[in-house]
Amino acid sequence: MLNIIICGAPGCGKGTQSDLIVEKYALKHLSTGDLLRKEIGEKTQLGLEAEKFISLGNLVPDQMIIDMITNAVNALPANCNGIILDGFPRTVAQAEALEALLNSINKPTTVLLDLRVDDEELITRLLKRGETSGRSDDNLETIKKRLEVYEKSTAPVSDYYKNLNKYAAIEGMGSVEDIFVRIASAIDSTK
Ligand code: B4P
Repeated sequence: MLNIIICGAPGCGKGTQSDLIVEKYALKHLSTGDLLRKEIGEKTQLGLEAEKFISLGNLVPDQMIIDMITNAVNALPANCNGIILDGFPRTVAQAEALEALLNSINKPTTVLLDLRVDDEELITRLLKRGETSGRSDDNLETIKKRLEVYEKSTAPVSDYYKNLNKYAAIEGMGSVEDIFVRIASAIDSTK
């Protein structure tokens, strides 16, 4: 069973590469960003609360996210090949909760893939996406805030997985196809 985490700064291509990973390895895709945007679109209580944080470029509180992922993991079908966790964990507290959850069901994390992209390129990609995404967080001011939050809260998650010996840095600059070749090679080397 493959349980893969894809992590990196906003706009590093987590969602883009997750789609390709799902296609090649037949994994279930769990994206906290997508789950939150679904809640926002449906104007649920969770969505309305989450939107306040997202539109300012802040992270949604840990417990909200941990509950959401716990429900999603518990709802996985028994014959699931594994999961790709996209955009989660984003804090060390989320990582600790995830490890406790996956170990308790005997489905430990395989590897965290850390997509590395220069800040200048991240801003270019997100501003381009903002032309059509309609997302409240794809504007220059919020993008800069998200990059600050990433450095402070999410970058330490990499050290957490390095300590577990479950970490692979991936060069995230270049074409989508070339980046995917690097990702597939990192996944295959865990087998
Ligand atoms: P996410 O939905 O996770 O989104 P993201 O970081 O903005 O984007 P991603 O890295 O997936 O980029 P994409 O593939 O789209 O998070 C949104 C917000 O939700 C967070 O800021 C936070 O507030 C909240 N949230 C989510 N998870 C949370 C958690 N666990 N805890 C707390 N809060 C949480 O790529 C970006 C763009 O680049 C796309 O337009 C794409 O087409 C383009 N692109 C991709 N690869 C490219 C390449 N190689 N070259 C050129 N362009 C490329």
